[in-house]
Amino acid sequence: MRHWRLGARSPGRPRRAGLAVVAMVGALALVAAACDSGNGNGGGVSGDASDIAEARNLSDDDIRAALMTYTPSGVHDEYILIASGGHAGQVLVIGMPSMRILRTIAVFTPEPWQGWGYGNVATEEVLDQGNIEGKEINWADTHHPALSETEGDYDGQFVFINDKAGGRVATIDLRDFETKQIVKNPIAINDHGGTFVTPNTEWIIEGGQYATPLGWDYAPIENYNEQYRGMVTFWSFDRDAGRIDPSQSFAMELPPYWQDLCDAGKLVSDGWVFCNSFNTELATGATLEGGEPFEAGASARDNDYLHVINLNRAAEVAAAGGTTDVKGFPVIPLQTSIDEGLLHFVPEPKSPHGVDIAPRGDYIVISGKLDPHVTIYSFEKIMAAIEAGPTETDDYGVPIISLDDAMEAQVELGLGPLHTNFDDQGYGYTSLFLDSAVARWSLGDPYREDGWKLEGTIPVHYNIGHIATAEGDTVSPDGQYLVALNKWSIDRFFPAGPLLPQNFQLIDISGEGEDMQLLYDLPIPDAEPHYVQIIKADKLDPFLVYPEIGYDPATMSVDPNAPKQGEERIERNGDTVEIWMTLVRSHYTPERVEVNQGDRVIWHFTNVDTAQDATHGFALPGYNINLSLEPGETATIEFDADQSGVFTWYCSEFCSALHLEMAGYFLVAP
Ligand code: CUK
Ligand code: CUA
Repeated sequence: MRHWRLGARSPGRPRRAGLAVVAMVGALALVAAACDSGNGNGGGVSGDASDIAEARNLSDDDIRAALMTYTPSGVHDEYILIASGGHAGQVLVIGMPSMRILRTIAVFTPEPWQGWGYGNVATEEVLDQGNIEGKEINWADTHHPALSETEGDYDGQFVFINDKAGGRVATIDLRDFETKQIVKNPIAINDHGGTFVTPNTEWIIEGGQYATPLGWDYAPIENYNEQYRGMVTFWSFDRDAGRIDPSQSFAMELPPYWQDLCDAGKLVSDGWVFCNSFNTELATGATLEGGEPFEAGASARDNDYLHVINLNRAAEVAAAGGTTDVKGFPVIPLQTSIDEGLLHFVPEPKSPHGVDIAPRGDYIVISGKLDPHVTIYSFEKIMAAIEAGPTETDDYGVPIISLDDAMEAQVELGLGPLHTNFDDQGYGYTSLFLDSAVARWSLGDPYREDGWKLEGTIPVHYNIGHIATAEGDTVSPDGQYLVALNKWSIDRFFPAGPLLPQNFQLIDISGEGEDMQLLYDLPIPDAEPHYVQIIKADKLDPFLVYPEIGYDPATMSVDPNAPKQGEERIERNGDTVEIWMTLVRSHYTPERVEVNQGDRVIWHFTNVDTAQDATHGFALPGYNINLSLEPGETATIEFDADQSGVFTWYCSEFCSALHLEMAGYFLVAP
C-alpha cells in the first residue's frame, strides 16, 4: 500500500484527512486488488488505484472529491440542475453530483439539432410569439429559471425563464422538456427580476430593469424623471393549460429606478413580493454632456429601495379594473398603488443585487454589491411598520419604511455579496463576487440559536455570480450540495482561444461551520448562465417516448391529422402539395416526392417508432429544414418550393445499421 500525498494541492482543508482517508484508501485498495491487471504501459497512468493516485498527484481531498462525484456508468444522478443558458438563449439540464450535461433545451433561439425553428411549423410558432413588434428576435439572454411550485416546493411540472434582453418569458413543460410558449412583455423592452413564482405558481413574476417610457415609445431622455418608468409584471399561469394566460395578467407602474431581482414571499409572507432596485439616483448616462457615467451616477447614494409589494391586494385592484391600458396591457398606475397601499419602500444598502426569502418566509436577505454585509429584513417588522403608517415618502410619493424599523440583522461577509441560497441546517450561503468566494453564515432565531454570524468562506474560481443549493430557494431546502456559477475560469481549463468557458463549481456543504469542500469544476462552453435551480431527480416524471403515436408536442395530445402507417400519401390540390409521411427504422414512406417549382408544400411527419431514443431526423438541404422527430412525435413543415432541382433528404440521426439508407428524393421540376 502506497501513501497518499496529503493536502499538497488543496490547502486549508486538513479535516477528514485522518480516518476518512484511511477508509477511502482501504476502499480503493479493494477496488485496486480486484482490478490490478498489471498492464503497465510505460509512463502513462496505469496500475492500481494507489498507483493512479500517485501518478496523477492526487491529494486525499482530490480522492474524496472523486468519490463524492464519480457516478458509475448507468447510475443516474440524485439531483437535476435546471440552468439558464445565458445569452445563448437556452436552458441547460445537468446531473448532480456527476455534473454531466444531459440536455440543452432550445427556448428563444433556433437550434438545428433539436429541429427548433428549422421548418417545424409548431416550433416556429413558439419562436414567433417572441417577435417584438413584428420583428424576428432570434437571440435572448436567459437569466433566471423558475421551477413550478406547489406549496412552496418544486413540483417538477414546468420551468419558466426570462429573457433579459428582450423582456420575454418562456414556459417549458417538463414532461418532454420542450418550450411551449413565449410571451413578450408589452410594456417593457427589457427585464431582469424574473422569473420567480409564487408558492403555488399562480403568478410568474417578471420585474423590469432599465427604465423606459412604458411600452418603450420615444420620449426625450431629458424627461426621464417625468416620463420614464419602472415596472413589475405578474403573469397569471393556467396550470391545466400549461400556459401563461396574458388575459389574466397585469403589471404595476413603478418609479424609474432600475428594478433588479425580485422574489416571492412564502408561508408567512405568501402574497407579497419583494424587488430590489438601484439607480434611485435617476442617472441618465450623460457622459458626453459632462455628466457622470452610470457606474458612478447610479451608485452615488448610500441607499436604494427595496420594493415591498402586496401582490394579493394588487391582483384584487387589477381585477376590479384599477388599471390603465398600456399597449393593450393592464397596468396599475403608480398613484393607484400608493393610494391602495400596494407599494412600500425600505432603504437598502448601496447598489443591492440579490433579494432572497428565507425558507420560512420570515426574513428577506438583501446583498449590496458595494456593501460588505447581507442585510436581513424581518417580514413581521415590515408589516408592523406598514401598519403604523410610514411618515416619509420618496419623490414619487411612495411611502418609505425606515431601515431601522425593518431590519433584523446585518452580517458582514466580505466584498461584493450578490446572491443567497439556504440549506437544511439554518445556514445561508452568499456569493461574494469581488472576493471570488462563497460565504456560509448562520441565520438567527428560529433557524439557529447562535445565528447572524459568518461561519466561513470557501474560494471559488472566479468571479462568482449566483449560487444554488439543492432545492435551496424552496420552503424545505435539502442542503448537501452547492453550485457556484462562476463567470471567469482563467487557469482552470485548457484555454481554447481567448474566449473562456464559464465554470460551475460543485461544493460539498454537508459539514458545519467553515467545513466546505470543492468537489468538481464543470466548464459551460455555451454562454453565461445566471441562475440554476436544483431539483431532486425523483420529482421529475418525463416521458420516455411520447405516450401515443402521432403526438403533437405543441398541444400535448394526438393530432388526428398525423400521418399513420398504411395511410401515407401525397395529394395535390391546385398549387398545393400535401404529404403524409411516416418514419420508422430505417425508411421514410414515401421515399420520393415530386412537385413543381412554385408549389406550396405542406408536409406532415410521424415517427412511428416506439422504442426509447429511436429519434429520426429529416434534413432537407437547400431549404434550411431540419427536424428532430422523437418516438411517437408528429410535426408539419410548410414552405414554397421556390428552387427547382433534385434535393436529397436524409435522416440526421444515426438510428440503425441502415441509417444511411434512410433517405429520399425531393424533385422540384422547373
Ligand atoms: S443576475 Cu447574473 S449574477 Cu441576472 Cu440574477 Cu446576479
Ligand atoms: Cu432514422 Cu437515421
